[in-house]
Amino acid sequence: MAVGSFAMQQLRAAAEQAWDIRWQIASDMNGDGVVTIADVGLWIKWIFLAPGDLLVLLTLIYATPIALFLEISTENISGFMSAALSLFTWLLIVVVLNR
Ligand SMILES: [Ca+2]
Repeated sequence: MAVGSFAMQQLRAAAEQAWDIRWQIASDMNGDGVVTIADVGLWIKWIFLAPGDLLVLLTLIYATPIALFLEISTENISGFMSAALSLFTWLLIVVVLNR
């Protein structure tokens, strides 16, 4: 159990650090010193992946044992899992708004 507790503490600490990084937004998203069309794509990606990233991060921080069991980690932030969850969430929002 001590190993599980240590792993959970590490996972939660990494998630809390990732939380701060994830919710930063800037006009110059790629940090190259100028605002270009490439930044627009990153703004769209930032917004599109927000629901999935939120769900992943909330699971990591508040349901750490479940995240540990499902092998969810900070690597899932802005990854395939986040994209799938985001797509599902956005589709659900569209369906609900069109009712
Ligand atoms: Ca830029």
